[in-house]
This record gives sequence, structure tokens and C-alpha cells, in this order.
Amino acid sequence: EGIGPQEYTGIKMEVCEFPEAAKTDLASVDLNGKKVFMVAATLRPETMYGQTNCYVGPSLTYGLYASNIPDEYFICTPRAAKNMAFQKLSAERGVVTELAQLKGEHLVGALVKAPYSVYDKVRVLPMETVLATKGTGVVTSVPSDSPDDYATLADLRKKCEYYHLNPEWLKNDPVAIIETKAYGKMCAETLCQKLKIQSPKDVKQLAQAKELAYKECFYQGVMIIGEFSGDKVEVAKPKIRADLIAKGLAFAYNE
Ligand code: A2H
Repeated sequence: EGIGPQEYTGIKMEVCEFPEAAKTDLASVDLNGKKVFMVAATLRPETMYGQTNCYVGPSLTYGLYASNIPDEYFICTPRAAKNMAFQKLSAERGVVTELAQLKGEHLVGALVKAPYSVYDKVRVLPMETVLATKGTGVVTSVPSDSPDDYATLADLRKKCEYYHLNPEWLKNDPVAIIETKAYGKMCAETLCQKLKIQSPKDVKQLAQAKELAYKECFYQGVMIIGEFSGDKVEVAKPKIRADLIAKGLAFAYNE
């Protein structure tokens, strides 16, 4: 991290249902005949089978932007929209066309499509640790393989009343998608227990878990779901990424 460019995959999560607060933010925009996507930036496209939710930073500001594809709009941070404009991902190259601004917390509860996931549509939830300075500000949640996602889902489940979340939005359980000798089929859960991670605030242990998960699950892991089941994760990753892009479900995004 921080050294050289990051090659993300922008996952296009089509919005099927906006919460009332987001509808108010978007009131001045004509969305007739348009498709709106929340764009999640991931370094692990091979984990998309296990998406259970989508996270936004509740206190961050997002925008609705005209994309390079006619009638398709993207939701991401203004910072990401600017980067995208210089990667031929905006309506006009180098130009950011912002149609509306949305508060992150207004997106909580939105229903979005999750490409390749065993859960066809998933709910948007708040994640306090989403940074405005990285990716698109939208993080797709894969609690089987991301310790951050696992810790946040566990925390939200414990405090769903406090956060005013519908318990229905938290019902999707982690999915076994990758197996390793060291951590079994749920590496994030195993590591969170091993390192005694209690909440998303345990940043030091989470950083350690993240590193261990990457080393073990990325370099030693074997896919146990999908078209490349049985293949090493390292081998499956570029193939799954290429397929997602070829199907129009994702695009390359660098920063
Ligand atoms: B990853 P790096 Cl299964 N704020 O995707 C906080 N985290 C962000 C973010 C932001 N603005 N934008 C992206 N991310 C997350 C999948 C995944 C990820 C798995 C396992 C590990 C993992 C599912 N979530 O990342 O600092 C996204 O989560 C571990 C690092 O640029 C993205 O990939 O290295 C990753 O962090 C990018 O973080």
C-alpha cells in the first residue's frame, strides 16, 4: 500500500431500491431510463461470490456521476469521480459531470445487485472505517475473507438497534468461497477469533489479520466455489476479473 499504483476492480452494483433519504438527495435528477450503480473498489475480485452487503462511510459525501456508458450513472466519492474522468470512465474525458450529491448515511438500506454473489441483491450498510482517500468510498462486504468486513458485520449485528438498522439487512451469513490449510473455509472469522478482534476499533489486530489473510488466502488458498473451483486463488483471480469486465459487471480502476 502506498508503493506504486493500486490496480482496483470497480464492481458495478446496480441500485434496485433507494431509501427515502437518498430519493430526496436525488429529487432534482431525472432517473427515467437510467441505470445507477454504486461502484465498489476491490483488490480481490475473486471473492465476489461471497458478497453479503455493501458498505459506505455514513459521514462521507458521495456524488452521482455520468459514466462513459450512455444512461449509466455511478455513485462514488468526488475524489474517485475525478480519477475516473482521467481513465475514460466519465461521460466526457477529463470532465466530471456531477448530477447530485448524496450523504453516505442516506444510502444505508439501499438494495443493490451484487455481481457473482450467491446473494443476488444485498443491502447497503454503514462502515465507520471507510476512507474518503482510497478507492471509491464504496466497499463490497465479503465477511468470509476480509477481516474488516467480518468485524464490521459482527459489530452491526450486535448493535443494530443502536444504529437503527433493520435486522433483515444483516441476515446474510458469510459464504465459504476459499479454503486454506491454515485457516479453513472462513479465514476472516478464524483470524478474528485467533487475534481476539472484538470490534472494528481493534485497528492494530485488524491490520495484522489483513496481512495474514492476504498471505495465506491469496497465495495458498484454493477456490471452492464458481467456475474456477479447485484452482489456486492466485490463478483464478485474473480470470474472474477478466470475466467480470467482459460481462460489463466491472471495470479496471487505478489510483
Ligand atoms: B477489499 P488497500 Cl475479501 N476504505 O475487497 C477502506 N477500505 C477500503 C476502501 C476505503 N475507501 N476502499 C476499498 N477498501 C477495501 C474485498 C477484500 C478486500 C477482501 C479481503 C481483503 C480486502 C472485499 N471487501 O482488502 O488499502 C477493499 O476491500 C484488504 C486490503 O488499497 C479493498 O479490497 O490495499 C481494499 O480495502 C483496498 O485496500
